[in-house]
Amino acid sequence: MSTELDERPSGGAAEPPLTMGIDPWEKNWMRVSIALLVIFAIAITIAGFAGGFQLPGPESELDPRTVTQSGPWAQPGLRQIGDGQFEAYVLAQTWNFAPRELVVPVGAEVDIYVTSADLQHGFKITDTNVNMMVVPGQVSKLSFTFDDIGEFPYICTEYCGQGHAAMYGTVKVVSEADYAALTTDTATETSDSSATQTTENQG
Ligand SMILES: [Cu+2]
Repeated sequence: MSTELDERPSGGAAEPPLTMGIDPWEKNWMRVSIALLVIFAIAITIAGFAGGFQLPGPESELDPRTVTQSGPWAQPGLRQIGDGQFEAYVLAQTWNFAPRELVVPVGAEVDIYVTSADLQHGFKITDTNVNMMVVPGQVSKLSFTFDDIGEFPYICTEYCGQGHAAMYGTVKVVSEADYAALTTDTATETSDSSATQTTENQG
């Protein structure tokens, strides 16, 4: 009885011998894959130690329904905690960031705490390593030292609805002298704005 198998030309000298060897191309691809792994490991090490990249972690938990009633997010903004050291409390909610502007002196080390009062948002400061998810009920924290004078816009990086594109603000890094001048002005501004609020309440 003849089958297809039988009809095949019987193997012989023409066929290459079967060995356990790896095809040279496959061997090359394996080398490339291993090299990539090594490159990635080096890149992560450099980013982590030399580049100062940090992983934003859930710093603490809170109740998003009451976050604006008490605690630091009742009055979001910047607080000075030491010489050149600051804490920034930023509240993300549909569809804005409070505050819209953070002014720091050049060289300021800022611990940035962000939380959401409603949905999931993102917080990314352009041209910096600061990029974190903002999850309701959790506080995201990253620290950054602003060594360059300039404006660094922050934006929401998680699509959060119609007004998503309107969710932005700016970190303004100013010289020590400008900052000193500004803080004196801000003291006046604060009393001005509270005066405005009182007027609004009366009206
Ligand atoms: Cu958004």
